[in-house]
Amino acid sequence: NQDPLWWKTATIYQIYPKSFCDSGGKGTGDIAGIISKLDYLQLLGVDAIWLTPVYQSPMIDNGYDISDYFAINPDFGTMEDFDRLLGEAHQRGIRIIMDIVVNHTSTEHAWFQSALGDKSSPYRDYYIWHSPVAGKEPNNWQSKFGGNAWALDEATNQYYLHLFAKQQADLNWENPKVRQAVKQVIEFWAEKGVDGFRLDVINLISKQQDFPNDDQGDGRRFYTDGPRVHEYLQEISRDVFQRYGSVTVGEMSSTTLAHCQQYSSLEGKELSMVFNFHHLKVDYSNGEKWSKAPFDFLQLKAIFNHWQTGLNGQGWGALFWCNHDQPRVVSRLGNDSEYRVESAKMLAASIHMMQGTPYIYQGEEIGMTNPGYTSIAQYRDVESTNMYNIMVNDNGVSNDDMLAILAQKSRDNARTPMQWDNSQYAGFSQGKPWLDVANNYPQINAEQALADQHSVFYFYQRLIELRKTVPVITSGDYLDLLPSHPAIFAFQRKDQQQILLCLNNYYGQAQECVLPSELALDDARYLLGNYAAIEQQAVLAHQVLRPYETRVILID
Ligand code: TEU
Repeated sequence: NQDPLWWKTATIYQIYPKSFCDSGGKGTGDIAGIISKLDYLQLLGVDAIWLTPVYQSPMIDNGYDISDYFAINPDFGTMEDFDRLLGEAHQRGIRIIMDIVVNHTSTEHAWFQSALGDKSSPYRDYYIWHSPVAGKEPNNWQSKFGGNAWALDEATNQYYLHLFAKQQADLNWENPKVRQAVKQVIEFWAEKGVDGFRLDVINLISKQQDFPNDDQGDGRRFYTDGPRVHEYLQEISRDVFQRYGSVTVGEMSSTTLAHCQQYSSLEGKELSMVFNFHHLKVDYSNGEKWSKAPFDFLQLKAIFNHWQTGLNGQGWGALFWCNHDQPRVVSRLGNDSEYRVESAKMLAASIHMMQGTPYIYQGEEIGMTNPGYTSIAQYRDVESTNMYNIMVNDNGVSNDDMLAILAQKSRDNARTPMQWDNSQYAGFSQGKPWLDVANNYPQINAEQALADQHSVFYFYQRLIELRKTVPVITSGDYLDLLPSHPAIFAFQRKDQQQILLCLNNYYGQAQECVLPSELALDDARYLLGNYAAIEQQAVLAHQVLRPYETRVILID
């Protein structure tokens, strides 16, 4: 498929290599392991793989702290392994999208090592240095991983900025040499034949240059969607992405619809599409991630409505529930016990039938769940362990309360080893995995899914097919049919030729659902459902949706 807009009907699969498949017995995943599973991905029918970072890294943040952009981390394999993956994927018609992390580098990067302790280093102003203010950090901005966002270089008595871990120093994008260096990195991988790029927290690269204190929050309003962010993206797009025809998806932290309309404008001057996270904060109690809270269903629908109508005809969104930073959606918004299969399928249909490009995170296609860890010793994620120390050791939250919060919110919920079969360590590795496998792997694994025609896997396979064969999924206008219903999410997609309805019961009690009277249901048929034999039934105006039931209806 050589169509430059191939990604508008595509489905993309995200691989977190450390947890995907270990070809040996070291207990961490690798590139050879990914190659061994390409036939599985081809069967699922995905069009591209988004690979999270495999570059040289001290792995403080599992690869999002890069120390050499031009080398493969030996934990994952060699550059030859990478070239083989690229070739094997392309042979199967699967594209490769690489993760580009250029808001910051590892403090082990040669640039930072040269800059540290030496104001005259040619790389000093690749980073953001400020002198103490009244003997303290330059301002009160907070790192997203807890604590102040500045770390002191004692040798020069200056602080450097780190919006994430202190081992992740923010790059100074005001410096044209930094922008040039970033273009060289992207060009190196594009030249190899990489088909596109996922740009990590790319809307944080332009900081307000007076670095003011934030008396209303953690400082993010002074560096999110910053003053020159569109200028920088247009420069990189013009000089690299457009030259190679790369597909690009920007991870936009705490962004707005207006900025995303520009980031993903169909003119193609910046990026192809964007991730935003507003729908994944509906279980934060008053915006605070580190709280145990039920999700706000009406807010969820309002957010989908805002973005679906706001991007329609203006830009292009990435559709996703899961990634390596987010808990497993079937545990978070569904029911991972008696209705695990039904709710996993319902949640999938309810975003795959929207406008945008869907992303499937490894294991989501077999309904993998959060692991329910019971001890802080089981956690590895730097954000989770930092927050445990701050909340328990500094803020007095009890160990049990914090473990309950981590069990719901920790990024490690998504990073448990992929469950391939019911052998030891779920077929992920012959050695003890770096992170404990979820206890339910004997029941929930790819081998079991492939053997069951009613598994979540084949439901995703069907969703991927529908996106390619039913044009209204790509182009249809979005309308929420029941915006104030407390349990049903029912929306319509409509264009000149077709109407598609997607009816979803988000809860465990049966719900009555009456379709709008003006719909010509004589020409309606069920495309897909998550209860047996729905496709053979006539579509009636008066429906009763069973627990976590989804029904996809086409009228044409
Ligand atoms: O994530 C950025 C990001 O915003 C999330 O880490 C989020 O802020 C956090 O989990 C909310 O509590 C990207 C990568 O996806 C993430 O894995 C990296 O840790 C981060 O950037 C820094 O590179």
